[in-house]
Amino acid sequence: MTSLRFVFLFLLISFSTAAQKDYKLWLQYNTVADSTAASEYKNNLKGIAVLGNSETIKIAEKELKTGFADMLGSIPEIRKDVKGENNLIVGSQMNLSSEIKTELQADLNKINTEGFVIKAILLKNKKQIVITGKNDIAVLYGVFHFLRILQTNKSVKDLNIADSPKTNIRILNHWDNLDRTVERGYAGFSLWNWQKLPDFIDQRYIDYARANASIGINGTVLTNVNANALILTPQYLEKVEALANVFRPYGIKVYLTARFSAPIEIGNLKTADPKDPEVINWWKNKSAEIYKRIPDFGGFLVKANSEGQPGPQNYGRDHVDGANMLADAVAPFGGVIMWRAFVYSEHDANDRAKQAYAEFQPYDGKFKENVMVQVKNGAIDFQPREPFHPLFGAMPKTPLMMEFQITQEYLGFSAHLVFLPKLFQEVLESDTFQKGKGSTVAKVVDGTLYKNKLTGTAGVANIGNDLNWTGHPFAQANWYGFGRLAWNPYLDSEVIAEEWLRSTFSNNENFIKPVKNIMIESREAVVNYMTPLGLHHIMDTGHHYGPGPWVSNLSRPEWNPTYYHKADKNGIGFDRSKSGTDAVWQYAPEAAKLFDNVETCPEKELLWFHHLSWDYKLKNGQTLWNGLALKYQQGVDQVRKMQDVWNKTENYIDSERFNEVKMLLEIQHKEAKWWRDACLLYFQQFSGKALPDGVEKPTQTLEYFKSLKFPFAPGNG
Ligand code: BDP
Repeated sequence: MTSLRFVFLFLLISFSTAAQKDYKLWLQYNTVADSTAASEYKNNLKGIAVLGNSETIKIAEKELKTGFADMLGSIPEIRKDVKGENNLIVGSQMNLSSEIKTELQADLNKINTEGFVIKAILLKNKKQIVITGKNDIAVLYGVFHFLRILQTNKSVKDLNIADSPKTNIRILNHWDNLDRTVERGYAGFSLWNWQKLPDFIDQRYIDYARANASIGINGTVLTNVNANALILTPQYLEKVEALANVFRPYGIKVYLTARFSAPIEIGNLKTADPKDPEVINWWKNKSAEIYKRIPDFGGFLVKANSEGQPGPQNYGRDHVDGANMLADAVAPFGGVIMWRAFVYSEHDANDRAKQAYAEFQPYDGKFKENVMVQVKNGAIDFQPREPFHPLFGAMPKTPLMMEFQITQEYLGFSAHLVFLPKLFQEVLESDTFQKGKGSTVAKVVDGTLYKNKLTGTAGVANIGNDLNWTGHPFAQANWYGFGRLAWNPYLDSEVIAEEWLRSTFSNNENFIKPVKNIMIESREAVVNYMTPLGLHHIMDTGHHYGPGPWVSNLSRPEWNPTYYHKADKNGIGFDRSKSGTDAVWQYAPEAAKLFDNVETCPEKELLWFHHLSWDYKLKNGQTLWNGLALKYQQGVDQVRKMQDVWNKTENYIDSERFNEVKMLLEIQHKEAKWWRDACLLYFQQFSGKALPDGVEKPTQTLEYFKSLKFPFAPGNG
């Protein structure tokens, strides 16, 4: 009996430590006591001088204490001022002594309001390290950066860092509904417990804010773009206020989605026409009411006249009328409107990929100063691979905000290991050629191409109330990587992967090197086993789980996979060249030429832009049919390799996370084969050709794959 109790206790303890590990994200603060950096600190750091008293500074102090205690095993003396030498001096420039400020002036001139300086200096011949910025939030960013240096085993000799975020708004978009379901959420239910708010403050809200602050995220849209007007009623605003109060000291502003028809639904008006004086007034008053509660409220995100959402077009007005009306309502309080460009219409027979550009580009220069147009990374919808959206670079007078999807709606939900920063980087590095060579998407997003004042990057969150936040331990890396790239769109995804691995798992090189390779290769793997060579939108209906290239019976043509792949006996692919829908025309001439010509079109985007015969010769000499089949096989092989690598990591990390990832990779492998077999069997009906050597034979029939139904797949409303 005693031994049984012992076993139970042991299980309980090991369960809770495992749970904590998953829960702690990239802030594990594993001990680094034997690293060189650690011994340098231990021997030299005598005290931490914490300057200032704000909530934010207290958070910074607590973080340093936790970091030092966990990583080095002891906490230097915390002081309120600088005593002797070897202090870590932490405080905003307002709280620095004039000597230190003079010493750091050149560095302080380099940073913006959210940037920080971390520098080792000699002050009256005494060594000190300073972490500072223009305000306390910037100091907090500096503290997290400093701890990351320790965590990732980097040298701390002669610290000399001045770093600033390159965009103003670095924001998560939660597609969370008020009933706590999450549209396209694969990590449980919404974090926001509306029923218990405002009185009950879940520790998770605080931990969420801390995690975001650690990667520089400074905004959160709490509610789904498919919006519910109730969030704007006093009953809910009180709850929103409570969350805003939790997030504020972490530098995170709260935003809400605005349902365009709210004046009717909760305001008892007859119309939501943006030119109607009563409607204009209603939004003005509503904004004032929100700002009274939340003085630093960020503003509204709006999905209008898109996929059935109401909008200005219901009243014969346009997107500019709608956005500007809301912009006027929040302008007196410093708020912004993030107006989404994700539009396509069932009444428009045009190629769906062309519709957003066609509608929004002519509006350039017409939006008010505090409006940003939020554009998805590609013209269709967060596919495993899409060419960059043609709107980037095409609206010089309008701040365009990037919208990435962190949740893996089309990339295996939370069961597949796919490192998204690789995808994000590919988009950001794409050359729009809009102002000549080198006009990358990153330069549009950070405002440097056209000198836009407002800049931002949004990510559709992959966070839920799962113990590990994101469903898959490696999906945490996508949240992390999003934050890092929102801060600096020029960061290399390999650097991000390595940082994340070291902070999340281990600094052991034998672990880092192979696992980093898995992460880097994982994006190409998913493209290969789902949608190689430019294929897109061939997933199953509604839930978007698994393959469905055969689907052709949906009411709106552009919802059907057959609309996108256009496979027939002559070939496969969507002709968007001049001879087709001429979508290439929406790009700058240099990019258009590149995509239009089948010879120069990157093969990874071939079938996005061209319809080609099954016998078309690829660059490697294979026919298109063989090449396609081999790509599908390659995707499966890549996952198999990921499994092999992972299976050798057992000794370097905790068994719980090891096992979780092992099981998830098994699912991924199974589903990669499912995608390969279902797609190849389907396309084979048209190509009429045998599978080339090296491609494994399907073990099921096409009929079997077509018969699979998933009525309860998650995230589908
Ligand atoms: C699609 C999703 C849908 C979203 C929509 C959007 O399937 O759930 O509402 O995008 O971004 O990807 O508005």
